[in-house]
Order: sequence, then C-alpha cells, then structure tokens
Amino acid sequence: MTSNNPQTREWQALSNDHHLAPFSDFKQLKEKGPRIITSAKGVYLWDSEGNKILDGMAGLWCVAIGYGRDELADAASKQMRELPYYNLFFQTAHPPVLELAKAIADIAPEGMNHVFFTGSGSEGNDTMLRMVRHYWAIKGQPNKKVIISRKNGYHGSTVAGASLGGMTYMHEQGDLPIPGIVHIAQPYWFAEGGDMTPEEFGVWAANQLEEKILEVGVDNVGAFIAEPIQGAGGVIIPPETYWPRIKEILAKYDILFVADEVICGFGRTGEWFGSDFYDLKPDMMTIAKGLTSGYIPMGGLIVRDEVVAVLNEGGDFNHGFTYSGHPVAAAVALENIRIMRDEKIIEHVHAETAPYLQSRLRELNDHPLVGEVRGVGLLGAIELVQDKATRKRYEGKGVGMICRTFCFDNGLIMRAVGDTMIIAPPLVITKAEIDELVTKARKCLDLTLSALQA
Ligand code: PXG
Repeated sequence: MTSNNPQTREWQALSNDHHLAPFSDFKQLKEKGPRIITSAKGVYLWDSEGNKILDGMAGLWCVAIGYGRDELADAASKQMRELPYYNLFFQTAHPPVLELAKAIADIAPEGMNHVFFTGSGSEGNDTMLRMVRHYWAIKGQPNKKVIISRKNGYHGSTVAGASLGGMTYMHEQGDLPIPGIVHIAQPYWFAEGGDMTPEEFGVWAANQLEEKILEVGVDNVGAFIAEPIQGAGGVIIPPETYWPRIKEILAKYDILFVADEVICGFGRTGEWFGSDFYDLKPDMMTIAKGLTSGYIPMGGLIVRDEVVAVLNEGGDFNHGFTYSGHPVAAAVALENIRIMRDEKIIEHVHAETAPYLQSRLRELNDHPLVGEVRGVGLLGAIELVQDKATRKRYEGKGVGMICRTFCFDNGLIMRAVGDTMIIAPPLVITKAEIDELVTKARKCLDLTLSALQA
C-alpha cells in the first residue's frame, strides 16, 4: 500500500523495521505495508487514511458488544487504580476474579460451576490438555492421555493449541502435532461430502469418532475436543445429524468431551454458548474472545462439577499463568457480561438480528459465484465456486483473496478462508448495518466475478 499520508508511511516504516506480525508473510508485508487501524466505534473501524470500514469479523471474532463502550474502559481504569495486579498462586484471590467466576457459572450450562482462568484461548486449551491427563491419572487411569480432535479444527497457536488444531499448514512448521493428539475427519459437507447427502455425511463424519476411539483403545483416550461450529476453518455448520450421533458415541464411551467455545461462546449463535445451541453436555468448555469482547486479553476453561470433584482429590494441579484471572481483565469481563445481560444483547440476536442476517445472506445464493450460503446466529459463510451444481472451485485463482481485497477496498471486512468468505459481525449490529453488509458483499462478489472473467 503506497500512501500519500506521511503519518501512514511513518507507521508502515515502523512495521517494516521492527514488527513481526502474527500469521503473516513477513517479507510480503514489508513490501505492501500493513493497513493501519486507528479507531473504532460500534461496528465500524477507521484506518489512518480516513476510510470507514464495516467490521464484518468483530475484530477476530471477539468484539461482541461492539467498539467504543466507555463502561469497559471505566471498569479497567477503576480496577487499575484499586488493584492493578495480584496473582492467584499463593492461596490468595481478589474480588474481580471471584465475582467473574460466579457470573460465568450463572450463564454456563447447568452443572458447570468452576472456571480456571488463562490469558488466551490457546492457554485455555493447554490447560484443558493438562487437566484432562491429570484427571485420568487421579482416577487411576493414567493411560487415558490421547485427545481426539478434528482436521481443520482450530484450537490455538501454542504448541498444544496448534497440535490440537487440525491445520496442516500449522503442523508443518515445528514438527506438530505433539504425541498423544490424533485427528478425525471434519463435518464439512460442502467440501468433503462427495455424493453423500448432508445427513448421510453427518453420520459418517460422526462415526469417525467411534472408529478412532476403537482404534486407539478407549483405555487410552482421555477426551474429544471440538468447536460446536468450526470458526477459523471456514464457519463449518455440521449437518443436522452430526451432533446427535456424536452425543450417542460420547454416551457410550468413558471419555471427556471438551467444547471449544472460544468463537461460539458469549452469544455468537444467539445462545450464550454453542453447547446450548446444540444441547451438548460438555465436561469442559474453553472460552476467550467474547468473554471480554476482546477489549483485554483473557481466556479460561469452564469445568463440570463432577470433574472438579475428582480434581479435588488429586492434590496440587501444577499449572497456571502469571496472568491467570488478571484483576483488570476480570473487571472488564464482568462489565462485558453485565452489558450483555442488561441490554439483552443475546436475546436480541436470537429473536431479531440473527434471523434477519441469515435470510438476507441467503439472498446471495442467486449470485453466479455462490455455491452455498450457510450460517447460524451471527456467523455466516459464502462458498465461492465455478460450478454451483458440482461445487467445483476455481482452481488456483485465489478467488477468496481477490474477493477479500475488494471487500477491504469497499469498506467491508469479510474474511477469506480459502475460497470461503466468512463473517461474524459484532453482536450489536443493527438491521440497517446488516443491509449495508449484504449490499457491500454483493457488490464485491460482482467485482470478483468481473475480475475472474477479465
Ligand atoms: N479456539 C478457537 C475455537 C479459536 O477460534 C483459539 C482457540 C485460540 O485463542 P487465542 O486467544 O489463543 O488466539 C481460537 C482463536 C482466524 C483466527 O484466522 C482465529 C483465531 C485466532 C487467530 C486467527 O480466524 N481463533
């Protein structure tokens, strides 16, 4: 990006000279220069060039209550003045972390009343892995170590998180996965369903769990982890048959079930948790992102009472982080949850904006580039194809990236995962803003199609 604005150029120079950005091609970013985001309000961002952009991704799936809520800034400021830091290691605690644990227990599924706090979703999943193995060891079954996960799932970027995740491009860097983590097929009908109906494919994909349990041996399997809806993998909504069949399998075998709620949690599906949406009964739930609306880093692991009862018999759990339950993050999370409850944000998503977004998005089905529109709550995906009937892609054209660039240049952030366009706007998006989003999305689909035809 070559800018005429000297301030933009100065920031880009700083990026080139000093900053290593996550999930980026460092050299390519140096040549292009990052877009500099300088402020935000509601569902909109502004960049250093003065462009106003509708953030169809809520940051990175996290800014649930929208940008610019002073209450969260005030909560942080108040807590920083009162007690900016203290740890929870030395048999100490502080009010915000305790009040937050209670607030989370109040909204979590029944019987999930305890929270272990971390600084991120990845750390939440690292905590999960260690807690699962500790749990089985206490129960006298130390061999139950293996965690079953899914291909193209996303569970973070730490060594355990990336290993649990099923992203091969992450595994290739750093000799992952670590031992004791195995992956099964994902329930991604559009890309992998072949000639099966979605219903048949859902059962087939769920049965992979049973096959893997039997292959590894139930005496060696500690847990199954899955996102209720895969986010980073491309907003993959499992066929309706998938979760019911998975639930049957989980009921049959003595393994723990971990729902990674980092994206689905805190209202994304129109329920507090994706587990509520699908009526799952997890033993643990990883949380982050919407917990603080991204205003400050925080993650955690919500743990079922029966699991805690076992852990209570195991002596020290030798695990934790300097910033576990950080008081400022806890104060911000508490205020975030209060706003969600008092303003009935999730109820409004459920009754009003989710149905509206889903029906408006599906209008895009008539576009020649669109092979499928799917979504749940305020999550949506648009599959870009060359042939609608056969679901054939434009091979090697990078259609998703072309579309994403048009979106950015036309004031809309819509992400590309391969040739799947995805959206997850802030939960406070209004119907008028949804209209704007869909209008811009259609325009960018048109521009993408023209570019492909040129
Ligand atoms: N679980 C899930 C389901 C996630 O989506 C994590 C765990 C890890 O959280 P932290 O806080 O450690 O990042 C995530 C994070 C993307 C993208 O490209 C998605 C995430 C992170 C970075 C990029 O969509 N999700």
